[in-house]
Amino acid sequence: MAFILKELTYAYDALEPFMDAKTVETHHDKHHATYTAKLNAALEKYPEFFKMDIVAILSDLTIVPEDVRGAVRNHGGGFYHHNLWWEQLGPKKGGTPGGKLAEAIKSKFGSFDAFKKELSDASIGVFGSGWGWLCKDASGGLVITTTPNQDSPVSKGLHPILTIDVWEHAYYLKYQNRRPEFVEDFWNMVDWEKVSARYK
Ligand code: MN3
Repeated sequence: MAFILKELTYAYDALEPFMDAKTVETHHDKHHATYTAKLNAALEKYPEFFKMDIVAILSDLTIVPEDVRGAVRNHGGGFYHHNLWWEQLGPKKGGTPGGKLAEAIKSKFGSFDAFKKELSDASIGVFGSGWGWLCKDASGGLVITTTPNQDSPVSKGLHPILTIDVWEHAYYLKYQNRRPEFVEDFWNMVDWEKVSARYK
């Protein structure tokens, strides 16, 4: 049973005006689909991995045979990170989180705005392609980090809560080189109920 590309739960144009329909379509149907196909191709010789959760694989890449480890790191990361990416977004979302996540953010960063600025700045500052992350560490505390390419925070023992894709394919059609503008608009699409569920 190969890894499966999940369908979007909203229309291509549902995230307008913050993310244009063409970007959503290309990003999901081409980029995410290709990561998924290449992950499956890499593991064809080792079908026992199809029985595993992608998080379990990424959390210890040394269990992956060396000849496909690089491919699994890249395409497995791409597969998993985009699952998180699409799931945490939605039309008419944004605003701020509530409940336990809101408390944890306030206690760690001082305020939601301070947290938002720190994650935005970290994401904008990624050199080249990569991701900005809010994660939970092994002791349950919140931490902001970034990863290059499709490297996963899961491989560093972190549990992803919220992520910002700052690969150019995530924004270039609409924003061209204006990554900071895309990151600012990103916050209008965050589905905090989904993000809070990850925190729990
Ligand atoms: Mn992407």
